[in-house]
Amino acid sequence: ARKREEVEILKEEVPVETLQMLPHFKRKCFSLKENLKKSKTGIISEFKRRSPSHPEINLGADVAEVTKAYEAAGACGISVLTDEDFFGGSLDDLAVARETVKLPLLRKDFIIDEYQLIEAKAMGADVILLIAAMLKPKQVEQFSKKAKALGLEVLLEVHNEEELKNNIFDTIDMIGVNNRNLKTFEVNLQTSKDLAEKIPGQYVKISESGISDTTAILELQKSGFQGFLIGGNFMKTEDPGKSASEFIN
Ligand code: IGP
Repeated sequence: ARKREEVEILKEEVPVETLQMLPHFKRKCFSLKENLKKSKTGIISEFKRRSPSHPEINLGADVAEVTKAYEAAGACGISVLTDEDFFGGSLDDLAVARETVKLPLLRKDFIIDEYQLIEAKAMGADVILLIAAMLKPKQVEQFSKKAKALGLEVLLEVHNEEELKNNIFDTIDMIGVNNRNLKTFEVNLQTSKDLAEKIPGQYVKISESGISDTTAILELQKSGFQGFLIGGNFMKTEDPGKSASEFIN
């Protein structure tokens, strides 16, 4: 409901026509999917200052500094939280990341309206996230179609078999299994391992949340995952870029 209010206000303040005039709106996106297919490690590093489960991950983190270091560390892509209320992020963070790196950028937010897709493209994103737990399959279909038309890639996030099977569309590029239970915030990598074999082969598989050691990556790779979304494990340290570099290399 809060996101709905936020989007309605933004739509009035910054109409679609204005977004469409921004220079990034016409740019050709980088492909996260292709980067993941080519990569040996498949690490997508996330920029996140806080979250509902961890209110003080790294409140003072500088987005330019961290994203630059993530790129140098060899990340395949970068996820930038743009939700302000729950994660302390902003579209400005995304724009700064865009000016800083040449990697695919995932706009990490709660997408509930096509307006946010246009916004994502205009602010320099390459990939958008659609969370099955909060959308109807019809919306997943409609939003993913629109995103593809804008040249964006689509990452669908699921937590269980039902969400997965209701949302198989050919406008989805990658399927992410979120190891974090949205009700209890607990993480369990078994969620990814259990769902892996149920994900059709044409989708690149990404395991999201709670990944903190390389042993976990090796196990998840065995289950068929090619992408690994890591936020807290890097961001909670004093030097997230250095932590990412040590992890990846
Ligand atoms: C990263 P972690 O445990 O490494 O910090 O998790 C990422 O998976 C997590 O931030 C995330 C998320 C989301 C955040 C996954 N799906 C949806 C907000 C909305």
